Amino acid sequence: MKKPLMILIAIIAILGFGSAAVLTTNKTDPGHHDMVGMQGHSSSASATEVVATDHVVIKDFAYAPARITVKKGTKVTWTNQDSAHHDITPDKDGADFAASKLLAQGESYSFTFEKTGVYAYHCSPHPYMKATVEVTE
Ligand SMILES: [Cu+2]
Repeated sequence: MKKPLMILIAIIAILGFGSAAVLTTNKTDPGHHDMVGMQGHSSSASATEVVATDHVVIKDFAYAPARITVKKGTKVTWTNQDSAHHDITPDKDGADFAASKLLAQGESYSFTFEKTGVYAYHCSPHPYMKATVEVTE
């Protein structure tokens, strides 16, 4: 008899606190609150998703998937499906990850990753096109 009553009181307390918090948030700055919520949603949907694949498609001025993970020694291939020319330019160029030439529509570029690490790259004509390759043991 005592325990269920305690739980009921706890639930009422949580519900009461929750609705009070929502009311406060809405009163203070509903616009800002909505924006924060949207940003959080979009980043968890696609931007942070790491896909295990060795093939990246370049389409609509974006690398897809933007974040991939492969095992050490894997050959990763990029294929440009856009009519615009794109390339794969490592943020830090070097032997661990070499840049491609500009790829025309239908052209591919492959690179074999021999060292573990997170390799960030972008497209040199369109620096806002960004992606990463994660190489694991
Ligand atoms: Cu590009």
